[in-house]
Amino acid sequence: MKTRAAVAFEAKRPLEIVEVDLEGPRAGEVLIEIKATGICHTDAYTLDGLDSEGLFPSILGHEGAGVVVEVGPGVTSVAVGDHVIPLYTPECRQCKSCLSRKTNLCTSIRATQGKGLMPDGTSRFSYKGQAIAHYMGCSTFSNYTVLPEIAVAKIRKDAPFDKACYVGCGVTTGVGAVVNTAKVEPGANAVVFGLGGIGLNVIQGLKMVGADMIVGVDLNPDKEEWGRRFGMTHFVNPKEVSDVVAHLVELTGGGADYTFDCTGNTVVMRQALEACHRGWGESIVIGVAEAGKEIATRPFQLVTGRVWRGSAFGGARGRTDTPRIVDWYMDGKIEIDPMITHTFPLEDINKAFDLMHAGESIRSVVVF
Ligand code: NAD
Ligand code: AHE
Ligand code: ZN
Repeated sequence: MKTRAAVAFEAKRPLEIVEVDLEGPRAGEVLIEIKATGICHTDAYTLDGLDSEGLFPSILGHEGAGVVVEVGPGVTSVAVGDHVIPLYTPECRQCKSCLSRKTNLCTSIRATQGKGLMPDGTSRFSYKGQAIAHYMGCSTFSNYTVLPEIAVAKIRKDAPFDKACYVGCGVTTGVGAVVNTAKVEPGANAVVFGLGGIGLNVIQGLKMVGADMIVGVDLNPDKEEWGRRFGMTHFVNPKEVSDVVAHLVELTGGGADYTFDCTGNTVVMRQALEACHRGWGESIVIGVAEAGKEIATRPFQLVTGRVWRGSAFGGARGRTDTPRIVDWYMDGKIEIDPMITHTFPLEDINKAFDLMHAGESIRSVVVF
């Protein structure tokens, strides 16, 4: 079939909206009509050529919601008409990682996914006869896309697509980092670095679990109002203090119980670790750093009890946890609507990247 898609033909070039060819689902795969997709900073990072796994040409996008329109042979867990969220972190429930119960990072199809291919080693997308790479196993910047059934979460039908799509990455990543990765307890104090589409979800997760002090840190002063809107109690602009770590340690009475990096900046990651309380503070790295960047700190920071941890997709087990997060939204436990600051048709998708780089959006969503 033909489908409209925004194609990343080259790094650092705007996406081009073209009609691409899409092969139907093979065994164990499903064809999904994408109804809406968010634009996450990770899409921008890949388009900017900063991802060591970045491939071109490719169809980016990994924060979508849609409807199953066809299933391949052997598919049992979803059916035509089901509303689903594509998962860049699948959940096969059979691999060593899934069975370990220690991680959400299902490894069953990660190797082919990282090469822009379906699990059988081929691409379903092509343009003028040339294969186009899938992205993060999702490619939600296409009106139709194909995924393995282990990489789709079935969600309730009354959830609006233009909000539920955000659960496909940002909401789950932020709220999940609090609930699943850090397991923040009521009364804890926390510092969140970077108040964008991820950081604000960390803040609302912290509020939901009953954190006490919730400090937000951002270079953009406009983010103070945004943070307070979701439960932030204190705001720090690093440009306005001489030593941000010392300032945060003093503000939190000796260091935070939990800190979260939602910037992807490795200097900030170090600050986040060192702003933790001696003896027990845990710093969660969520931000994705540019290819080639490394983190550093004095080992003494770890010797004296601070913990450095990472979180991918909020530690969420995709098929099990994302439908629950959609329920939390529908039940009013978490908010999504105010964070969707801009909505565009696919033709205007490049505007979403411009707004993100200018710090003028929280989340832009493309509605097909
Ligand atoms: P965003 O652009 O919406 O927000 C980033 C925020 O960080 C902005 O408010 C910006 O002003 C702020 N910032 C930038 N540099 C800063 C600095 N030096 N100090 C303080 N604040 C600073 O991006 P996003 O969509 O929220 O994504 C944030 C990061 O999380 C990205 O690196 C993204 O790739 C990553 N991410 C990771 C996962 C995961 O599973 N681990 C999932 C989604 C996104
Ligand atoms: N490909 C990059 C790393 C990118 C990365 O860390 N991605 C996160 C999700 S970001 C969503 O917005 C993730 O889940 N990683 C786990 C995984 O298996 O990719 C690189 O550095 O090579
Ligand atoms: Zn993302």
